[in-house]
Amino acid sequence: MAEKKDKKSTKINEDGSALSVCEATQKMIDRARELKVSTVYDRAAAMKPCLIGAEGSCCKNCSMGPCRVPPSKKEDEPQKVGLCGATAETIAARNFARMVAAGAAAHSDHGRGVAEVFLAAAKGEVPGYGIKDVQKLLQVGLDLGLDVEKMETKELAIKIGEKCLAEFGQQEGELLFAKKAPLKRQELWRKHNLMPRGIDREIVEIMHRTHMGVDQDYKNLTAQAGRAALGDGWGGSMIATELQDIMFGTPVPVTGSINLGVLNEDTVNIIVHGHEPLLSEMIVVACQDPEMVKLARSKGASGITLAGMCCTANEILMRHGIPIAGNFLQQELAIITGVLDAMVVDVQCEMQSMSNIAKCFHTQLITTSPKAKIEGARHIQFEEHNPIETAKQIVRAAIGAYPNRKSNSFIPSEKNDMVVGFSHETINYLLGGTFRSSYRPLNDNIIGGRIRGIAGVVGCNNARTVHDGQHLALIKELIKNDVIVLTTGCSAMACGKAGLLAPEAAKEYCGSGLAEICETVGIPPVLHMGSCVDNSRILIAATAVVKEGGLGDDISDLPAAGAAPEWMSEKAISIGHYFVASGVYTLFGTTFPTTGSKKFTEYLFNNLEEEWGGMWDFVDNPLDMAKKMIAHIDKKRKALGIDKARDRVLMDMQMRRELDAV
Ligand code: SF4
Ligand code: MSK
Repeated sequence: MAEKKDKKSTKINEDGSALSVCEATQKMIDRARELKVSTVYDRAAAMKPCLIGAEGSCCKNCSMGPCRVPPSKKEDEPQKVGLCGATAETIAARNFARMVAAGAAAHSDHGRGVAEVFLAAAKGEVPGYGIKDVQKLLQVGLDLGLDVEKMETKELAIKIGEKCLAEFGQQEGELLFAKKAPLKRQELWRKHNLMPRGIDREIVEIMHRTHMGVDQDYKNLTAQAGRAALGDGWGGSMIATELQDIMFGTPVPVTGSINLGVLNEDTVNIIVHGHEPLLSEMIVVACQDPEMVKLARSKGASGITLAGMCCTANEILMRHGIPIAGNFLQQELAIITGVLDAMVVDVQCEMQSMSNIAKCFHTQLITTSPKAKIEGARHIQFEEHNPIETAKQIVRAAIGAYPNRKSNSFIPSEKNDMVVGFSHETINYLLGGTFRSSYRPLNDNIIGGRIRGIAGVVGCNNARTVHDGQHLALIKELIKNDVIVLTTGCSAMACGKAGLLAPEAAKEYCGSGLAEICETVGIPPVLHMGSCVDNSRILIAATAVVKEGGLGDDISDLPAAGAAPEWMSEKAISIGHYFVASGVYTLFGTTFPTTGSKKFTEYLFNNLEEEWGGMWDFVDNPLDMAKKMIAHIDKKRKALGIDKARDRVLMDMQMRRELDAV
C-alpha cells in the first residue's frame, strides 16, 4: 500500500536554500533520505565541482598534461600557459568547441537514426511506421528542392529519406535546410565561412582542430564551433524534428498532465526516458494492446500506466497526450516511489545511478539502444525491423515485475494539467486561422506593442542550482513584462508543473498586453514546442516572423532573446551556439564554461555580436537575466522604430476590434 501521508516537504540545503521549487521533488528527496537512498542532490552537496575545470582552464588533450591555467590572481603575475605554450584562451576555446562537437553529435546521431528508419519505412520495410503527415511530407520535399508534383507519396518519401541521410556525410556544398533561413542570414554565414558543408564533417573537423598542436586561434575555433553547431540546429536536429513529424504526426494542441502524481499505485507503471521517439511510439501502441492489458490484469493490476521522462516524454506528450512523470532531476525519484515497474531508457540524459537505485526496489531498468548500455541494467535491444515486438517484450517485462513490488511505496500527489503541442505549424494556424494561416497577427501585435518581444527559454535542470527555480523565476518575469515565451525540454516541464502551460496562466502572471492576446486566442503565455531537437522549431518560427515582414530582415533584427538558465549538457552548448550563430542574444545561467579566459569570454559576450549579430552572455540570477533579455528586446524595438508603440498599453475600441479579429 502507498503511504497515505503526503505532508509538505521540509528538506533544504545546509545553507538553508531549497533544493527544488517542485513540491513533489522536495517530498521525494525527503523520502529518499528516509530510506537512505543516495540521489544526485546528496552527491551534489558532497562533491563540489573543480573550479579550474568548470571555467574551462584545464587541458588534457595530450599526455604532457593535464595543464591547468587558471586566471592570474595578481596583476603582476604572468598568466600561465600549458606545457606546449597553449594560452588560456586557446585552452578554453578548444574545450568549448569540443562541447559543441559532443552536443551536435548527440542531436545529429539522433537525427541520423530517425532518417534511417524513415527511409526503411518509406520503402515499406518496417512494420508499424508510415507517413502520418502527408502535408508536411510535401513541405519538406519542397524545402529539399524536390519536384513534389511529379512524385507519388512513396517515391517522394524515399527521396526525402535519401536526401536527409546524405546530409550527414556530405563533403562539399551547403546543408539543404540551412537554405530555409532568412536570405540575409545565409549571406552572413557565407561571408564568415559558417555555412555547414556536411553534418559529420564539421564535427570531425572540430576534433581535428582541437587535437594537440592544431588550431591555436580562439576566434578560428569559435567559427568552426559555429559551423558545427549550425549543422546541428539547421541539420541534424531539424532532420530529426521534420522526419519525426512526418512519421508520427506534427503536434497540435493537446492536453496532458505532469509530475510524479501521474503514477498509479494499482496499475503497472512504465516510464520511457531519454530522447528518441522511435521505440516509445511503439510502446504507446503496445500499452494499449488488449493482450497486454489482459496480461497486466492477470497479475492483479487494474491496467497499465505509461508516462514519459525528459525529452522522450515531450515527444509522446506532444503527439499523444501521454503524461509526463518529470524532468531530468526527477529520474531517480521516480524509481524511489516504489511503484515504477520499468524504467525504459534510450539515449542521453540517463543517470547511471538509476542502476543502483533500481536494485533497492523491484524496478526493471531496461536499456534499449546498442549505443547506451548501463552496467547492471537489463538490455532489450530496439529492433527497428520489428519494433512492435520489442515494445511488447518491454511491456511484458514491466508486467512481470509488478507482483514483486515491495510494501513501502510512496507517490506524491502533485499532478498538473497543461496544454501543449505548439509546433511552428500550430502557431501559424492558431494565430492566423484556417484560411489565412500566418504570423501576421503575431507580427502586428509585436509592432503594436501588446507583445513586447519573444523569448526562447529552454534546456536542462542542473543539480548545482535549485531544481526548476531559475526557469520559473525567469519565465514569470518575462511574461509579466509582456514577453511571450517559447519553451522546450526540461524547461517546458518545469513550466508544466508550475501551471504556466495552462491558458489560465495568462490572467494570473502576464502583463496586460500579453494577457489580452492569450485570452483572446485561448493560448498559454508559455508555448511548449517540444523536445531538445525541437529547438529547430524555434529557428523556423523566428524565420517565419522575419519573412512575414515588418520586423527587419534577419533573425538578429527581431526583438527576441534566448536562455538556458539551468543548462548542464553539452547539447545545450551546441544549441546555444547555433542560436548565437543564427543571430540570437543567448544567456546561460548557473555556470559558464569559458570564464577562465577573460579574452575568449569577452569575445563570446561582446565582440561576436558585431560579426554574427548574436552573442553569448552569462547571468546567474534569473531576475537579472530577465532584465538583460528585456533590455535587449527594447534595444531591438528601438532599432526597428517600434519603441513608441508600447506607450499605447491601454487599448482603445479599434484595437480591441482588431484583436478580436485574430
Ligand atoms: Fe598541456 Fe598543451 Fe598537452 Fe594541453 S595540449 S595538455 S596544454 S601540453
Ligand atoms: S532532456 S538535454 S536534461 S533539456 Fe532533452 Fe532535459 Fe537537458 Fe536532457
